[in-house]
Amino acid sequence: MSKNPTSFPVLSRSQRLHLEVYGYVIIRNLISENEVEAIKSTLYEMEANFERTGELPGPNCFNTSTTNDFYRIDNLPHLAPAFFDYVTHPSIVGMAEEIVGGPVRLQQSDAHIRRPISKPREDEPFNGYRFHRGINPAYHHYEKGLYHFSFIKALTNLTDLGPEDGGTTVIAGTHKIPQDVPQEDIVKAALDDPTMIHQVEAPAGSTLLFYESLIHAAGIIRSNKDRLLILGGYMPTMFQAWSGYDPDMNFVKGLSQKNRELLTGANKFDWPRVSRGL
Ligand SMILES: O=C(O)CCC(=O)C(=O)O
Repeated sequence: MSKNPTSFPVLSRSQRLHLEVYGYVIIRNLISENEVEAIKSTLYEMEANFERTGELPGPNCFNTSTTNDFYRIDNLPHLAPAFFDYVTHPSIVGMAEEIVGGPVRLQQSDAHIRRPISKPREDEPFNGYRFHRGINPAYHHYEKGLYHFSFIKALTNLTDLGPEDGGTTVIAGTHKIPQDVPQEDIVKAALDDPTMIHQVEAPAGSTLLFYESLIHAAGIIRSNKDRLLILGGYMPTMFQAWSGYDPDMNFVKGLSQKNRELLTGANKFDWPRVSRGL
């Protein structure tokens, strides 16, 4: 990524305010039907191939899950053009930069197939929602009065999501609650008043942008439909990729400088803080 981030604003004023207040915002129909179909077919093909051969789709990738109700492939850019196009999508990178507050690198990438589960999870704690946050909310800063955080995710649903379809579920506004408030207490409090628990309902190709400090979970599928998604996680350029998400160095050799830097974080320091304010 260049040292000069994409020119702002990328989000509208109301989208930026929504993100500030709730810790997430949904951009409806961000990617095209063709892009959605290309990612979906790649993902189904990878799963079918894994079932047939037990093999991963390429080097430097891994499966977080290969169960009947959850197939997940991790570290995507070099595995398929449809994946690469997603994680380098200029609008997604631009929004990531606006939210992080400066130039970003890809830090994580994964794509999921979720299926209705045979055994209801309602008897599990927290009504079956496995709420979590991936990082301590401490790693934030304010610029022009707006909150910026060092790890954001752009998660795009590849299937239409209605109320029964298990869209990503978040506890709105929790991105700013420090780590020393026990997460269990936050979740219990939210379950007492579920108006604070928001679940994505959106057409396929819509993108949920959220601070990774926001407490979130996969939704619970109550329909009979698969739920497919792809996501990119972005951080300031000087951060490392998470374990297992290091770029495939053979693949990055052939990329433009801009995309190479986006994937490797090679452009480490001299990080300009940028915020457009509201
Ligand atoms: O499955 C989902 O919608 C949520 C994914 C998730 O929990 C995560 O990205 O950490």
